Amino acid sequence: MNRREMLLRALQAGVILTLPKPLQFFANDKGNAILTELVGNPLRFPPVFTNGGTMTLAESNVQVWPLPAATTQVIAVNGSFPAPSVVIQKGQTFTANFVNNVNEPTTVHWHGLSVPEIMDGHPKDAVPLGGSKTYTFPVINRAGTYFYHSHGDMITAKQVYKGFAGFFIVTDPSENFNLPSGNYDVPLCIQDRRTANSPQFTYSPGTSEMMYGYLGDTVLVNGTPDAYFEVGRTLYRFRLLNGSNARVYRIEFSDSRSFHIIATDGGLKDVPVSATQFNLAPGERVDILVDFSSNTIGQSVTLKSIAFSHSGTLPYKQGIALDILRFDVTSNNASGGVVPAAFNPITYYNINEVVNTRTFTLSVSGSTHPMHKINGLTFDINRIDWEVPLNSLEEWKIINQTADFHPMHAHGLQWQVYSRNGNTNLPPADKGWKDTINLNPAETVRVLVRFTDYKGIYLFHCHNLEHEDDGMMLNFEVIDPIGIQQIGSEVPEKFRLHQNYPNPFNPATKVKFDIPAGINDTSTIKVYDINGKEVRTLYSGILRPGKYEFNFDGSNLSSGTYICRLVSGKLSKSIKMILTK
Ligand SMILES: [Cu+2]
Repeated sequence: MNRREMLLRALQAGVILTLPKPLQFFANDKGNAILTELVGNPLRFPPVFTNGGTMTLAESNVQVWPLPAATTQVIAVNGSFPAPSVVIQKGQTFTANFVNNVNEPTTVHWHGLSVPEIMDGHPKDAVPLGGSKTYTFPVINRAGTYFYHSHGDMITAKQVYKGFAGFFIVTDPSENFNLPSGNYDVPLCIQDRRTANSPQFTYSPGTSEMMYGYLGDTVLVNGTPDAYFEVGRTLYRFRLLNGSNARVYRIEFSDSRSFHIIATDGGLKDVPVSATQFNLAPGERVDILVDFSSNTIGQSVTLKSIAFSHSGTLPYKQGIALDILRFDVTSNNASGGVVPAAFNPITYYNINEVVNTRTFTLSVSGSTHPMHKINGLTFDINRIDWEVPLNSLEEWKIINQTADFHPMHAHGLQWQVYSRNGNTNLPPADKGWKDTINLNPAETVRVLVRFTDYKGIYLFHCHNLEHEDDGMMLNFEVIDPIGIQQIGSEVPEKFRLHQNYPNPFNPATKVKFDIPAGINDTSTIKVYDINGKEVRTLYSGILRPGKYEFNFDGSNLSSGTYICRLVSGKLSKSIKMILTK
């Protein structure tokens, strides 16, 4: 006896077991029409945050599962789970007055956004219980799907699991491209939770869960369990955010349909790429275009995570098959959106322009309690682990010596993935601007990084939040060693590198140079010894037309003649600088 027959008999017998669900015809995976129940819950959407308003963090009881289930105790922003969505245009100033009414110091991190150090939500800048902080910064990032979440010291995993995360969507009218918009542009925050603990989001990781991460066996989309979403026979944009603590999803549709990957963490790609599958690790975002126009009304298709092999134990194991969201095709409504042939070009970094390579080895070790480490270190909130010069192109080589995934994330920039295990032919969801890159077991990934926006202390960490709280996180400081500064607003006529002053010098000297209009190439400033051997790269990056000045410090060099060379595109100039100690 199936569920429907049972329901029918119960009704005939005059016994109401539960409210009958509406019946509807659907096509199964093979396209055959089958009679099935319209099960599940309509996809919910968090409210939109009003820029300039208040974000109050507090424990709240919300309805996650349908009535008559008990409510769920969450850590909510303004009483909402998921937290309200920020939607803001590039170039505007974002402001939120954050009030912390939960019983522990915490912060808000604006994941993927370039913001000043003090606004970044570093755990050192925690807001105490009952305290408040105004987070405000200009939105300088490209249009894209970003998010915000807890970054409290060693409580990030718990607070995110209990609900403290929300979308931060940056818009830009100049990047419209006739993409589906309005009701056809749909953010989907994907998070796994434990059925056995339902309706509560109990968070109590044991030792093995600190190893693998705190995984669930059911998926919530925008806080909706067993979610379905009614769609028209048309093109949609879905913004997928993996807001889970530790789960990696291998995204595919139940009918293995192809779709277009159009954006990565840092906004639109250069071209849409057709795909049937991609991996989405915690912290990552991928926007896709999905076309339902070849479906008939009454059909449904499910967004899934397909099974893959991985270590761990059931039921809370990485790699189990999971349904994420069912799309029910119910209308002929049309979005009017298209799959564009191309978006704006992305300038990919040139590996040959790298001025410094750093290696980060990910490992698990420890005699009493195994801990996740980067270069043998666990997080020390007061220790700065390395310095990165502003505007320098660096290669970060990340070596995963463990058998687990590690979605590595850096604050303060968008980077570019260069290779996986030496292979530069990257999957489409890797290619473009990224701030989080998932390392597969035993994999080496090389990323190209250049900090261009702010000096200050930022974080590099694993976005498996149990690993992060376990200490798989380091501090680095973006520094500006030559203090390159624009002088005034005059745009010079000629490309010039002026003689340094004073000259001879000991130990420091000032150098001025002029970048005329029309130069959009990378400028580099390097210092060579008299034999032509490079002794220092002072700068490598885009400089807008203008007059500039910087300091050169020869403290660590011996007396002698040095050549300073400025190259901008095809133009170059050199000066002789004499260090007399
Ligand atoms: Cu990790």
